[in-house]
Amino acid sequence: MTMTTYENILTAKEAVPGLAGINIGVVTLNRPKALNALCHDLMNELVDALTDFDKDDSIRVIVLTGSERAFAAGADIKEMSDETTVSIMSKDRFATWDRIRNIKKPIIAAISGYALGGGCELTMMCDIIIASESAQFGQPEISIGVIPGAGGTQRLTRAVGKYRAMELILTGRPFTANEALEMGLVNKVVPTELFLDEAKSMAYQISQKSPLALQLAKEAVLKSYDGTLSEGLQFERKNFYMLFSSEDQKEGMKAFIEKRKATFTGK
Ligand code: DAK
Repeated sequence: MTMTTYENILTAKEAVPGLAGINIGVVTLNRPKALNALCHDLMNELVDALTDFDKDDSIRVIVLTGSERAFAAGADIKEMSDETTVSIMSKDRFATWDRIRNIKKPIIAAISGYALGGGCELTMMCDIIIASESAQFGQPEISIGVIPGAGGTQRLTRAVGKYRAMELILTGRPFTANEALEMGLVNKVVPTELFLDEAKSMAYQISQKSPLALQLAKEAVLKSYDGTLSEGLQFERKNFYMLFSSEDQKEGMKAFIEKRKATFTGK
């Protein structure tokens, strides 16, 4: 696949050590002058890059990151300030966000610095969150007269519970990586110089697994967000059954019995 050149992001395919022909896809938000504020062009590029990686059979896991100073300081306030209800609705800017929601491969967020507003919401659309100890999260929209619009009221509440989410969204106060860890919003906090390496190392670990099983597991976990427990259990069961017609299931179980490492092909 030829790599597209983007203006607001960087993309890279990096080989998974010890797994011939398998890569991770790394997307780096790269609009440093605006602390990676999520302008429309950046969002369009991000979605295109994620979609390309999602389609690339050599990639099993995607890592999404920013700089040490900022993952993203929010949606671009300068682009948004003159919008009206009618203008913002007619542009349907959420279409790009919906496409991120439909990415099938696991996305690991490697977060350092500011992850505010839309930056925090984008983080929460990822599947695993590794934070540097200098990461700063927050939903400060209330301070500029609006509310989180890209899923913050829903995903933050599911991650940390009603009372904490309510406080964070109503005060808009930033919170540290360690507070996020304690509330269950991030998986791991590591020294700043290690946040990206840690995320990649987890991506390598997950890349060892069957891509089919990864996709169906992600889909089933996300389903638990949506409906009732019964619907979620049924959905999980259907995906579980489906995996028994894959070669990866046969290979994975056979390899265990034969005490060797499985080789997964995604078939
Ligand atoms: N938008 C645009 N520019 C931003 C920005 C932002 N969110 N955040 C920072 N910048 C720009 C600053 O304007 C400044 O640009 P220049 O003045 O140099 O041209 C540059 O980045 C450096 O920022 P500061 O000079 O402010 O740097 P400091 O270190 O002093 O402060 C800060 C860093 C992160 C504390 C501060 O920049 C800040 O408070 N930024 C705003 C944080 C914020 O309120 N974020 C939430 C925005 S609302 C939607 C989807 C999502 C959303 C809405 C709609 N649809 C699909 C429709 C989400 C909404 C939001 O995220």
